[in-house]
Order: sequence, then C-alpha cells, then structure tokens
Amino acid sequence: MSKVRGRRERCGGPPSVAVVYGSGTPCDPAQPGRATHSGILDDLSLMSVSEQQTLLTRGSSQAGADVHGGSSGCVPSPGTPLSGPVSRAPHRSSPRGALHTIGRLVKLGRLRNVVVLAGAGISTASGIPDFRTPGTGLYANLAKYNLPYPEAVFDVDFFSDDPRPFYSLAKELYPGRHRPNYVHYFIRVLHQKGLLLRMYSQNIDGLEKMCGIPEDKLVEAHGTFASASCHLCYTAFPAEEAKQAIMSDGVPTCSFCSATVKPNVVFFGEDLPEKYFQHARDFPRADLLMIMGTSLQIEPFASLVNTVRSTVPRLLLNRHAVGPFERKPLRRRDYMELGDLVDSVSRLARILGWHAEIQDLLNSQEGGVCMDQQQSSSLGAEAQARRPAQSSSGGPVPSCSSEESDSSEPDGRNPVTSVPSIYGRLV
Ligand code: CNA
Repeated sequence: MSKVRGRRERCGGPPSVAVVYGSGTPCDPAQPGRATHSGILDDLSLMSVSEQQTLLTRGSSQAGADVHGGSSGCVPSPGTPLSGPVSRAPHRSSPRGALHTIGRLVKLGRLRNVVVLAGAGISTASGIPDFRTPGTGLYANLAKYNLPYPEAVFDVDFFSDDPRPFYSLAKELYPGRHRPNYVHYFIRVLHQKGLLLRMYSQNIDGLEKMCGIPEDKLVEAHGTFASASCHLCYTAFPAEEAKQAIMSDGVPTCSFCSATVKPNVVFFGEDLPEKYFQHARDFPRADLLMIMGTSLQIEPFASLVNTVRSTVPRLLLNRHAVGPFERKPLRRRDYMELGDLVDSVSRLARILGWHAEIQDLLNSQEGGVCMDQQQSSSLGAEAQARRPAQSSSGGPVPSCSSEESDSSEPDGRNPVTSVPSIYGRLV
C-alpha cells in the first residue's frame, strides 16, 4: 500500500481541516486501566534478579513511580505540567524515573535494538525552529509569506502556483547552514555502541548525516535536499543546480516539461521514500523505541509509534506529552521525560556513561564547548542557539564533569555553533 504524507486527524479535537492520507492513527477507545503492580512486574521481567531485589526493597509504590516515569494514570495534556498521584516537578519526571529505568536496562544489555523516531525538536538546539512551538515555531513565523494557511508551505498545489515560500524555507534548511547538536551526537554514539537499529527522522535539515549517522542506519522519512526533481513529471534534476538556483532566488525548471523543480522533500499528499517501508521489518525487531522532539501530528509517520510490540518500552523525550502519551492509561512500558531535549538526553547520556564521549565528538567535530561550561539559564534551547556561538578555537578543551551525576539537575545547554536562523529574527 502506498502511503502518503498527511496531517493527523486528532481524536476529539476541534473540527479539523486536516485530511488524513494513508493510514491515520486510529482513535483508540480508552484501554481498561491496569494496576501499577502489573507494570512493575513487567519491568521486573526485563531485569536481572539482583535488579529486581534492589527495586523491590525500595518499596512497590515508589518503584511504581520510578520505573514507570509517567504511569499511575498521570498523563498530562500537551503544554500542562506533569501532575497527579506521583508528586514530581512540573514538566519533568523524577530524576530517578524514566531515564534511570531505560539507562539501567541499556546497561544491563537488555535493549540492543533501538529505533529512534525523531522530529523537528531534535534540531531546535541547532537554531532551526520546529513547526509548532508557540512563538518560535515555523508556523508561527510564516506571516511574511502570506500563506493561506501555514501548512501550505508544504502543499504541492500551492507550490505549483507559487514556489517562493518553500524556496525561502529551503534556503534556510539546505544542509550547511546549521550544525548538529548534542542530541544528534547522542544518536550517533548509540550507533557506535552497536545499539541503533534505525533512526527514522522527519527532519529535512540533513543534520543526522552531518553528525555521522550512516546512510544505512537512517530513514529520512520526509525526504531530503540531497536530490531534486520536477514536481509535475518527476524528471530528475541535478541537486546542486537546483540548490544554486534557489540560493540565488531563481526558479529551477524542468528540462522536460518546464514545470518547477523541487528538492525531494516530501510534501503533503506525496509518497514517502521507499526506504520508509523498512519499518515493516525494523519495528517488530525493536526492543526500545525512543521518540524525540516530535508532535506526532503527521501521518503516516505518527502511527509508527504503535507498531512496536506491546512489550517493548517506548521512551518519549519531548517538551509535551504527544500522541499515545497523551492518553490514559499509558502502555505498561511507556516512559516519558518531559522538558528540554538537550537536558534530558544529556542526563540519559550521563547515566549511561556516554556524556564525555559525546562531548568529545562535539568538541572535535563542531568546535563546540563543553555543556558543563555553558551558562545555564531559563532560556529555551532555541533562544540559546540564537545567541552567538562560543568559540573554543585555540583554547584548551574544557573538561566535563563526571558521568553518572544523576542526582544533579541537568547542567549546560546547547553546544551548537549554528548561525542564527531567519526564523529566529522573525520571532
Ligand atoms: P513539530 O510539529 O513542530 O513538533 C516538534 C515537537 O518537538 C513539539 O512537540 C515540541 O514541543 C518539541 N520540541 C521542540 N523543541 C524541543 C526541545 N528543545 N526540547 C524538547 N522538545 C522540543 O515537528 P514534527 O517534527 O513533529 O513535525 C514533522 C514535520 C516538521 C516534518 O515534516 C518536518 O519536515 C518538519 N520540520 C522539520 C524541520 C527540520 O528539518 N529541522 C524544522 C521544522 C519543521
């Protein structure tokens, strides 16, 4: 079955103008509630006997909160802090919650086939706005293009009439302008450790490849700027020529039919790349699903979260609960850590003992600075990213704090060296 990209029709939401192409996420009726204990037993079944004993001595109710980072019926609405029977800081699970459970299982060698599902949120720390974050998201900043509706920038009919809004966006997103950040390098290290089964990304910024995630480990589900073709007859067009024309405010046209050429970024209603369909083989093999920085609003990508086996842990790292993580109750092995992605990922990396390795990669490949040395503030990662990059040139590489500082709050922020984005200026 051919699947095309479409927006997701949300259950119980306002009357939607969105059309679901392909298979939308079904609006599941609420599942019957499950006692916290069954969740604990399932988690225990993934652990060694000594792990189980340690866990049980901490008390079952405490363990229930800990191992399940978001269970106990505590499911926030998007944008609302976590709250509920388990007391925890707003927007963040307990520091000994989801990240510790997943970190521990990885260290025990129980999770060896990790599938990562990623969205625009993993690149905001590189200075690229996502779609939907209020105020800074791309959709909030499209006014100057006079679009009939924000999604029109990825509408092939609109593009056919007026390619300029998309070309403006393309000028910003063409690989080369932004640099990978800590989150990208975390995924690369996941690969280096032999744990990455596949990364499925909705992003079109090319930062996954740029940070060294190999082609065969990556599915760019919404296409890429690496190739281009006619939007009408699909005749291939040299990607570099298309880029040069777009960068100099020109309009590349097809040599066969003279219609407008488009980088092979998937628009609404268009087919997804063939590689996407590897998911049918990958997801049944996954033993951990990490969902990072996506609102899970675009189908068919969003529905992938429902295709891992029900016994497989799913870890959401995002600012807000999204997709099935908005519903109550969660699956028994659903974990979430809400907050800034760089913070969450760096805490997980410390638990795993990978932080220094990631930081070294950043320092060597990006000229970045140690997160620990960076000023931590209440600014969002995007805002941090828009600040001028701190240079490490010439100076000694600052030493990072030790691994496993898991009791501490997240430390530094974004080590990006990106240039400011035009979207940033439009905020
Ligand atoms: P989205 O709908 O904008 O959702 C992004 C999600 O990430 C939201 O839930 C945010 O709350 C969350 N988020 C953003 N920044 C952070 C952060 N620092 N820490 C934690 N959470 C954060 O974007 P999706 O990826 O879900 O939508 C898919 C679209 C976006 C794809 O088709 C892409 O082509 C498109 N897009 C890509 C890019 C890119 O390539 N970098 C940028 C903007 C849009």
